[in-house]
Amino acid sequence: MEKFSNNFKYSEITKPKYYFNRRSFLAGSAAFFLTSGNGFSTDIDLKYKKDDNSENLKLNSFEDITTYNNFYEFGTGKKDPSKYAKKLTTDPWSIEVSGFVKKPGNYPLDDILKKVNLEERIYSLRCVEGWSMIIPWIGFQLSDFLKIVEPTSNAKYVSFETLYRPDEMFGQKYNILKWPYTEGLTLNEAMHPLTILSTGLYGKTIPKQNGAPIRLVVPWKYGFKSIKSIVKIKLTDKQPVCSWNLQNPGEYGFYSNVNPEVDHPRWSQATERPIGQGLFSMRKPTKLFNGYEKDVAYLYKGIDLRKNY
Ligand SMILES: Nc1nc2c(c(=O)[nH]1)N[C@H]1C(S)=C(S)[C@@H](COP(=O)(O)O)O[C@H]1N2
Ligand SMILES: [Mo]
Repeated sequence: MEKFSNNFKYSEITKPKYYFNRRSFLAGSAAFFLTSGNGFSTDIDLKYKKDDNSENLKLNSFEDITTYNNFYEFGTGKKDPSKYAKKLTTDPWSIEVSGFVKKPGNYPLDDILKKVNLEERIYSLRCVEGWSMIIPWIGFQLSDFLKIVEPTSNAKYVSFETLYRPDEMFGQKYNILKWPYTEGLTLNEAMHPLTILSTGLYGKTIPKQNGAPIRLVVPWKYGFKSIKSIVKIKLTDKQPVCSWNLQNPGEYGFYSNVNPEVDHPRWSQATERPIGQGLFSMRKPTKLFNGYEKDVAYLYKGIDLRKNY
């Protein structure tokens, strides 16, 4: 077993045979591992095959990933979530599932974790603001959970909602966004094998500032689609209301796929600033679908991504 290798090539986080994990965590031990409040480190078997000479990038440090965050429920500064999210109560936790499903109801997180396979996924997270990080998530495919709740044939979209608890999330007392934070995907996007619900990172229980105890990660979309601290999932036949889209539809679309050719009205999306890649690191070109084009482009056949940004 190898410890995390900290150096690997960008191409390696974009190829299925590398981003799918080499080792799944057993469901039983995983439930223990993720519900133990403090979280503990575990060695994860990562053998990155180096097969080309493209860009060298580092996995972002635990420090970078947990102290440079967007989680407006805890303030708008990048350091605010790491300072203020400690207050959040994450245990017990359950997800209420409703809408077009055969098995609606309240799903305690501990029960969900007994039924899914946790694995590691190393993804690049590209924020719409123009920065990016490479994060070793622990999680399971959203599709695995959707199979448990059984969407009916009417289901076309999936909507997600973050916890609303202003006493613990002081940001919800300010009208920056319409709370609770909501997001949505098409059912096909939600069922895609790259789409995960994450409950950990760096082999530990996910820190509160990163969306404990469970958050979405959709690596080919801008970071704001990856909604944190989810308490509700609803299967719908209409496009769900999404917080940022609602706030400013001219700047944030429903799809929000990473796209270097569609600029934000106030800045270019052609390049991005990798966080924590050293003193002399420069902006690098942003890739269509954040580098996952081969895997996801088929989802958007016939859709004009300039109009449907
Ligand atoms: N509930 C909620 N989810 C959220 C946000 C938020 O403010 N509230 N910010 C989003 C944005 S803009 C980004 S870039 C990512 C950041 O995830 P990270 O802090 O784990 O890197 O979370 C997304 N999920
Ligand atoms: Mo973001």
